[in-house]
Amino acid sequence: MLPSNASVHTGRGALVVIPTYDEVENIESIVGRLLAAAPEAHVLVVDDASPDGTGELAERMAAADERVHVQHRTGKLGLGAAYVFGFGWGLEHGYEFLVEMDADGSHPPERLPAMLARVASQAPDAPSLAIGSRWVPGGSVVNWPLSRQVLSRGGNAYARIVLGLSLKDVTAGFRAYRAETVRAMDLSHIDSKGYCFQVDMTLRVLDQGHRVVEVPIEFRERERGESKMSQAIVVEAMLRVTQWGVGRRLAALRGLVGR
Ligand SMILES: Nc1nc2c(ncn2[C@@H]2O[C@H](COP(=O)(O)OP(=O)(O)OP(=O)(O)O)[C@@H](O)[C@H]2O)c(=O)[nH]1
Ligand SMILES: [Mg+2]
Repeated sequence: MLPSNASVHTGRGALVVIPTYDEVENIESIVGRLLAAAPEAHVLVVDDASPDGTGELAERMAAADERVHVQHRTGKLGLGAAYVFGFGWGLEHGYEFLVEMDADGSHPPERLPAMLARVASQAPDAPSLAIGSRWVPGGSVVNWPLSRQVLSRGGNAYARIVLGLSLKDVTAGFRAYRAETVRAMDLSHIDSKGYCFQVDMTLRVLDQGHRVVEVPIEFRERERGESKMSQAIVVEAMLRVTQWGVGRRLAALRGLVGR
């Protein structure tokens, strides 16, 4: 069903999906920065009935700027589900590129043009996914406690080993996808909630035989509002990555034996 405040987008371009839960202090400034950095982009705020009024503020922003759209869900259903919903909306409206970005200011929208340039390239080996990466040369983190750095680097190292990947920041949440690559995925069964949603999406791109590149970004700890990161999200990521790693190795072995 089409939302009342959105006209069908027939042109080509990028839709930046921003999932929000209690981001009333951040949403205006991040959308303003984004549209200044990438004036051609459209934004879809996917709000999970934030008690702090984020959804209502996003509605006012949408009324003032036709590039901004909002969708409301009935409750806090998780980051992964919000993105799956937002991707579905973006595909339905014909966008050519789908972008993931947090509302809290951790992801610099000023880097989006560089990320989009990679996935929009016409080169035969152009990637289908560009990840805004903290852990490649030129990337960095600002104001992150050592504990978070260790967790992110450790989680990435674990995922690299278990899944046999060479990417440095597979859990990163600032990403630009070619829409056709997302369209080719069956996202109806994705139930990953936190970081493992990002790992899951990366594997789905690689499994289609497409390239993934990392574009360095400076990641900043949020300055306002509360983190929704939890121990449960870390545990979920560890368990899922282990499960996927074992599954993929078994499948590879079966392939060898079956030959
Ligand atoms: N719609 C929706 N958005 C969510 C949900 N959980 C988190 N978000 C949003 O997802 C983005 C990332 O959440 P954060 O709390 O910043 O989590 P994080 O970046 O992994 O953790 P920190 O580094 O501690 O900030 C933010 O824009 C949140 O508002 C959810 O259940 N539903
Ligand atoms: Mg954050």
